[in-house]
Amino acid sequence: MILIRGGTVVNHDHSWRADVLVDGGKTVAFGPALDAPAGTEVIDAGGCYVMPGGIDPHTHLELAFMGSVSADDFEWGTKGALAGGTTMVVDFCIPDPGQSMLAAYQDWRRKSEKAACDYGFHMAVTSWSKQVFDEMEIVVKTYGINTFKHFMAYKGALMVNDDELYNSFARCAHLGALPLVHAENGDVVARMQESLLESGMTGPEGHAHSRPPLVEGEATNRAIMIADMTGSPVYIVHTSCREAHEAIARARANGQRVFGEPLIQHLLLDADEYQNKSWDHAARRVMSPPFRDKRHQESLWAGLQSGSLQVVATDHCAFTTEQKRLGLEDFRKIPNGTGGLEDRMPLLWTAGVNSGRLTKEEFVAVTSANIARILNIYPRKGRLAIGSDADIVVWDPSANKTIHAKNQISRIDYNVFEGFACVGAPVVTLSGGRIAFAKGELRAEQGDGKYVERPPFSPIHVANSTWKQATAPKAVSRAGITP
Ligand code: DUC
Ligand code: ZN
Ligand code: ZN
Ligand code: ZN
Repeated sequence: MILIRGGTVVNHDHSWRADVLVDGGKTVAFGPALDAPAGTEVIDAGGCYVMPGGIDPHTHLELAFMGSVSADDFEWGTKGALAGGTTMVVDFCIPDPGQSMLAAYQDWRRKSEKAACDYGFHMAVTSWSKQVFDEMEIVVKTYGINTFKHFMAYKGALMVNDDELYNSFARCAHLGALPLVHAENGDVVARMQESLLESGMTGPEGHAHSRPPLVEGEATNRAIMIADMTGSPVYIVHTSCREAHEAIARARANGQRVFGEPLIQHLLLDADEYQNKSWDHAARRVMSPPFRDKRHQESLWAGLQSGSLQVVATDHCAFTTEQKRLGLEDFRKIPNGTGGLEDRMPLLWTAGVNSGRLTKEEFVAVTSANIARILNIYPRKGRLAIGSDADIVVWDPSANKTIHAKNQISRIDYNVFEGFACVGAPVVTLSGGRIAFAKGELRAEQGDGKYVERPPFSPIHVANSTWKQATAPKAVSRAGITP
């Protein structure tokens, strides 16, 4: 047993002074002054907050992508997560072209055996066929995956077209699954990339110019409206700009179930990172969507405050400088991705809570509770309650931590947040009731994490379904108002 003594328990809706007792991987008791049975390990949480461990629903660990394999695998990615107060990650299982989802799932289970914290998967739909239609049901019912990812960008590789989105969203609605969307107009991106290269712009700044906010705003609106036509909810990953945020807020005001996920990178880093910087500096920050002008950051913060955006993630997809240099001659070949898994919680606390933008309860909401609810694993995850998994972070709001690549757990040779001074950091992280990280020392080992199954939701719109036309077009739109 472990007793966390003297802290303030913080859930997304309520905080109170209580000790917390942990046994058998679960949280078993709360109280103002709990007794420690013989043999109990006591953690002093005086002056600290005791919060549900973070959940990062957007990682790409050991992903083969753009001619490279992302450098943080499930072992090092999840160890970094634990050191930063995150106790669960959800990674994207992406089948190779023509590969079945079932085979891809087995590949991901193999790669993720090394995970040090709990984990789950989203499954990517990268084409449409009877096989995909059939396998989606197995993915939901047998593998416990209730989310399907769609790329509207990466033309010629992962991108799906509007008819494929329609079919897959309708299938998701039927299965009680939630479609996720990478919303950028891939046709326009490819077109702009060609023009920029023809004009002689080959460096990383060309990456940002080829993916302006309108490319994301258009695709976000399109995904949301296609979702509305099928009756499906939809979750927009890495919402990075005002145009995309406005599309989400507008749809929610109309009664649509739409969720948005800003990344810690887009909240804190801006497009100046690509201007008048060394090639390496800019290329290390190449990700999709790219960093935006500052005005977009204010929109994202406003969304987190008002609730029109619900989740802060990282899209952790780390490449070394050497890997980035694959694109020295052509920005289209720079592997897309940045890190952040280890730093998300201290950065968000510093820039969000210490600045007065978020309350500590809102911090728990956007790092843990909201996504646990969206993924249908609440209150097992995302809440400190009797019977919940003992994934707990003891958070010292006065701890100083300056981010330096040389101290990080991530395997890459730089950190896009180098030099950021964080105030607020985990002193102890419990994962599955065990001390995974304490006072700067990592105790978790590879393989300590467990695969988390997520049950489907109640189907929203059930219609006769065949693989070619998964449902009849929706007769009811906008929250049940019949036209
Ligand atoms: N964006 C990235 O930057 N990396 C991985 C995939 C993605 O969509
Ligand atoms: Zn993406
Ligand atoms: Zn991603
Ligand atoms: Zn440094």
